[in-house]
Amino acid sequence: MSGRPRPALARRAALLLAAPLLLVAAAMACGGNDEDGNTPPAAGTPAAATATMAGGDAGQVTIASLSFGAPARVRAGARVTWTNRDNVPHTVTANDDSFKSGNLAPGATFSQEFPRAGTFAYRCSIHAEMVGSVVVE
Ligand SMILES: [Cu+2]
Repeated sequence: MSGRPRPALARRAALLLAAPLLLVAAAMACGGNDEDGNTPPAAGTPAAATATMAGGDAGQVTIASLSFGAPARVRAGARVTWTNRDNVPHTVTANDDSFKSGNLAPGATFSQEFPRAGTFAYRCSIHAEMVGSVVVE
């Protein structure tokens, strides 16, 4: 008695199959080059020049809503400039004390050069929860 296919079931099965495929397609579309970030480019490779991702603003950090935001990524020798967009003072203070801005009033900026590669963690000495880092490549 069950030799006839049941269209409703078949349609539901097709949807169940299609949904994961759509998710995979979406993930591939926006996956981008995230995984490349963990692999340091071979030294002296000319192709590494294509890695200029965010244009000229990579060295700009906006302090807002009691946050330094995502880590700043720059090349060795670059200068990073912080701008305090909050209406309370903050500081940019290296965890190892290698640089410190002192109090940054609202609207004030602070710049620091990063001559060598590494990850440099810093904090606001006024607000303990405010932490950030500069990744120099
Ligand atoms: Cu602060």
